[in-house]
Order: sequence, then C-alpha cells, then structure tokens
Amino acid sequence: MKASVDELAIFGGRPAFPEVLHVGRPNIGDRGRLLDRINDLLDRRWLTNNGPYLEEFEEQLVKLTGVPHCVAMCNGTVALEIAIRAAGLAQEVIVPSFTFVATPHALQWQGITPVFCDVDPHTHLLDPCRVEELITPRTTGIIGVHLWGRPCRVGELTEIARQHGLRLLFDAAHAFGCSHQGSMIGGFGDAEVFSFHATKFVNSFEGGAVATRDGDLATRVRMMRNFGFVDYDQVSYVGTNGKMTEVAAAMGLTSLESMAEFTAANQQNYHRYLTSLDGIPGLSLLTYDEEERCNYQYVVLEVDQGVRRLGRDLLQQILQAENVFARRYFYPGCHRMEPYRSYFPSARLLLPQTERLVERVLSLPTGTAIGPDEIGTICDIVRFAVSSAPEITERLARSAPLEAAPARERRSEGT
Ligand code: T4K
Repeated sequence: MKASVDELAIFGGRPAFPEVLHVGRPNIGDRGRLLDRINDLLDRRWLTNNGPYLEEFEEQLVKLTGVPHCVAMCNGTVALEIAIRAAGLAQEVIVPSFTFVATPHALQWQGITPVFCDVDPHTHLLDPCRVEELITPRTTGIIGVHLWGRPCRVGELTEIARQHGLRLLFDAAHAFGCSHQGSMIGGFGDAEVFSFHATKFVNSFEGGAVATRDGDLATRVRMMRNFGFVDYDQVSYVGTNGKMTEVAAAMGLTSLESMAEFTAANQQNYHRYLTSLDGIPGLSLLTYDEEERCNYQYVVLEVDQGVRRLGRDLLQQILQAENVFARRYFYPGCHRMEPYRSYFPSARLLLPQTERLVERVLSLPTGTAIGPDEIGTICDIVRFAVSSAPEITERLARSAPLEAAPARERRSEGT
C-alpha cells in the first residue's frame, strides 16, 4: 500500500510488483496432459492435415457449443476471412470500429469495404439502430462482435439481416464458453468465429474456428481451409491454408479440459475487482450478466476523463510504472488506424460513442496467472491514485512533461 505520492513508482518509488503483470497472460492447463499429447503426436508422425487431435478438438467444440459444424483453423483472423468468403460477402459490410483491428482487416484483405458503425455506450456492442442507417444497396452483410464475451443484440440484428436480405456473421473471438439467452455462442447468425489465440480464455497457442448450423456453408469453409481441395487431387474453389496443426489441437484439447478452472479463476478475479474498486469516483467496471454462461476473460474499467484531473491515460502510466501493464483495448478505434483513417477521414463524425469509449477504457490483468492478492494491490494503487489525483497532477505539471504515451505501449494499440 502506498503511503504517500512519493512512493508511487512514477515518482521514483519502488514498483509494487517486481515483475510485469500482463493482460492476456496465457492459461496453461495441465502441462503433463499436453506433453503426453505432444509425445503421442510425435510418435505417430502425424503433425497436421486433419490429424486425430484436430478431429477430437472439433468434436469437443461441437459438444460444448451444441453447434453441429465447428471447423478449426490456424487462427481467428483466417477463420474470419474464410467465413466471410464462404458466406459470399462482398462490396460493403457493416462492422463496429470498437474492436480489434482483425475484424475490419478480414474484410479489407479481400477487397470488401468495412463500413464502421457506432456502438451502444453502455454495452460497447454494435447498436442495431445505427446499423439500419448504414444499409445501402451495396451492403451484403453485418458482422457483430461479441466484445469482451458479452453477446450482441442478436435478435435485433437477425431481424435486420432478414428484412434486408443480408448475411449475418459474429466475431466471437472473445466469447468462447459464453451464452446468450441460454444458448451457447456459436450457433447464431450464418456463422460465428472463435479465436483460440494464446491470450484467449481457451487457447491452442494460435487457433480459431468457424461454427455454423449451415451444412453447406461448413462444407465450403472446410474446403477453403484446405486450398479448395474436394478430393485428393481435385480442387473446386479458391482456397487458402487455414489448417490447425496437431500440436495446436493438442493444446486446444488440454485447454478445454481446464475450462471450468479458468472460468472459476476469472470469475473470482472479476468479483475481487468489483468489490475492491467499488465507490471510487469516476470509475466503473463493465459487468457481466451472471445469469448467462460467461468466461469473464476481460476486466474492463471505464475511467471518466478528467476525474479529479486524472484521466485514463495517466492512470495507465501510473499502473505501468508499478509493473501493471493495463491495456487501452481498443484504442484508438479501427477507424483511426490505417488504411481506414485515410479511406474514411470523416468516419469519426458517425462514431461519437466509439470516439468517447476509446478514450475511457482500460483492460486490467486477470486470468490464472494472477490472484486476489495481486488484484488487491492493483486496486489499492488505483484508489490511491484517484484520491491523490490533485497532488499527482500538480507534481507532474511541475516536473518534465510525461511522454505522450507510455514508452512500452505496443503498436497494436495504434500508438
Ligand atoms: N477479433 C477480435 C475481437 C479479437 O480480439 C481478435 C484477437 C481477433 C478477432 C483475431 O483473432 P486471432 O487471429 O488473434 O486468433 C492480442 C492478441 O494477439 C489477439 O489475438 C487478440 N484479439 C487481441 C485482443 O490481443 P495484442 O496486439 O494486444 O498482443 P500482445 O502481443 O500485445 O499481447 C497481449 C498481452 O498478452 C501482452 O500484455 C503480453 C501478453 N502475452 C501475450 C502472448 C502472445 C503473454 O503474456 N504471453 C503470450 O504468449 O493482440
């Protein structure tokens, strides 16, 4: 616990943590089970191309989601690209800008224009009213993003897509293991796309999957994943290489076996943050609907700009100095990243809620790599920083100006 402003690491005090606490530290699961599987696949000399672990992983995905077709991929971005292509999207597709840049990139990569839509300020999710306003004769689809694992307004988006004859996909990169109105994410829209990246709730080092109830779509997705082969030497589509390796599937299977443990750790962390940050002026934590299945993978703080003159960015810098690498997901918004910033220079005028959110949101470390003690310390620092904000800002104003952004900030946040 910091007793005075002098003790803050930003002013030269000793950092609260000797080593960096990351957002997105991978969950590992049962190391022994993983190593057994890796030995087994090496013994079998079957390393990729529809191996037995891949098949078992897909069977488990079907079982856990209740969706009949789950096609595993090398990563979530390629899974999105293939789902988009297999669903026949073209010309313009409506997507949120408040998402990881992979969502619009999966469209732009194949010459489809992402049309950025604003989000609901309370849920951070695509606002169906704004979606309707953006539909033109060139629109072929909508991609909703279940950001932070919280489901989009699926019913309204489904109805809009039906009325306008549009395809509806969901980027469910954050939402594996989550449900909406009692049904597991994976079965909504024409298809949903999961990510099993190392930083995700369930991981396969790198990985992803397309889930769909549409058998024909699943067949196209499978073929596109494997260069368009329909048989040993017959190709019927333009395809790519989206295959998941056996070692990735082995990690994925091992990770699935520990889902309950990961959820419990995340849920406990989330409750610890909720309790410990309660009542701090200007701060609020995004909440989960605990009636639904949740993976609680993201702890998302909203910081009022200028609360006692302490904004989100200064709070991030204070935490970073203490070795807490909180992240400004998804700053600065895809519409402010290239090439979109140049293509759509006035997009921000249509995205007031996104513009506001990208200045307020801070993701805090969670997962199995940290526990209640660390979270207690992080929250103490936050509480102390807010209560000492006038003194901190005054001192900073007197000393050399801080860098505009934390030195170790990653380019993926657009800085
Ligand atoms: N759609 C959405 C909505 C997404 O969020 C994502 C991915 C996708 C689509 C695409 O899915 P994939 O193609 O990735 O399967 C990270 C992840 O790389 C990315 O998968 C994820 N979203 C995004 C939200 O976060 P960065 O640029 O923030 O990664 P990086 O390297 O800064 O790592 C994040 C933190 O995790 C760091 O603090 C370090 C820590 N970390 C990371 C790795 C890889 C570890 O401690 N160990 C590790 O092995 O994008």
